[in-house]
Amino acid sequence: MAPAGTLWTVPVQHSGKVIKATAALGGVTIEIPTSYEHFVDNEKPEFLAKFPHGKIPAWEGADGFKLFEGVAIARYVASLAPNAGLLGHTSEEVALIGQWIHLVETEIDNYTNFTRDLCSGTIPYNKPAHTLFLERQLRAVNTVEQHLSTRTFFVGERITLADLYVAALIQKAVATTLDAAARTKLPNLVRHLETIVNQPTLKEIYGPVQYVEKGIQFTPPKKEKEAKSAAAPTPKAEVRGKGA
Ligand SMILES: N[C@@H](CCC(=O)N[C@@H](CS)C(=O)NCC(=O)O)C(=O)O
Repeated sequence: MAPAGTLWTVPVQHSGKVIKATAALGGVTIEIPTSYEHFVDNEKPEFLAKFPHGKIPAWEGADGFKLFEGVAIARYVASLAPNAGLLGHTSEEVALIGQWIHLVETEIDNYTNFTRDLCSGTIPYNKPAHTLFLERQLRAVNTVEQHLSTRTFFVGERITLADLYVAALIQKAVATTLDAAARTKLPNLVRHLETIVNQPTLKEIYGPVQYVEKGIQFTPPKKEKEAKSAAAPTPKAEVRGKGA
C-alpha cells in the first residue's frame, strides 16, 4: 500500500511512538525519513516553510496536507483508519479519550519534563519547585491509577488512543521521576504500561521500558561545590579560630 504520508520524528520521541503505534494498529503505512537529523534538518528553510514551528513530530500527507503537534497528528492518523476504533465510537468515548490524553500531557508529562530540566540544570535548581512538580505529578498519577483499578483500558474494552498516549508518557515518567518507591503504589499503571508495550504490534515501537530505581536528582556542578567549600571555613578552622 502506498504510504499515507511522511512522519518526521526520532526513535526516542514519545509522541512519535504514539503516532507510529496508531498507524500500526490502524494498518496505515507511513514513511519515516531515516536521514532526518534533529536540530539540523528542522532548522532548515525547507522544513520551516512546511512546518513554521520548526519542531517534530511533523506530518505531510501524500495529498500534501501538513500538520504539526503530536496529539493532532496522532488523531489525524487514527482518523485514516476508522475501523480500528482508536478515537472511540460515541461522542462520549471521543470526549473521554481527549480527557485522558490532555490530563497525562499537561499534568503528568509536563512535570516529568520540568523535573528533568530542573535536575539537569536547564532551569536553575530550586528545591521547593522540585517538590511541587513531583506533588502535582503524583496527584494526576494517582487519578490515573485509581481509574485503572477497575479497567484494563482507559475507555471501553479495547485499546484506544488514550492507552497509546498514556503508555508512552508513563514510559518516560518511570524512566525519570516515578521510581521504585512510587511504583509500589502504582500497580495498575505499571500493569497497563506493560500490557500496551508488550502488544506484539507495538513492542518494537515502544522498545524496552527502563524503570529507574531512584527518581532523577539534582547534582550540583563540581565547580559550584568547590566554590562553596572554599568560601565556607572548615569546622576544624572554626574551632582553631575560636580557640586562638
Ligand atoms: N508541542 C509539541 C512539542 C514538540 C517538541 O517540543 N518537539 C521537540 C523535540 S521533543 C523539538 O522538535 N524541538 C526542536 C526545537 O526546539 O527546535 C508537540 O506536542 O508536538
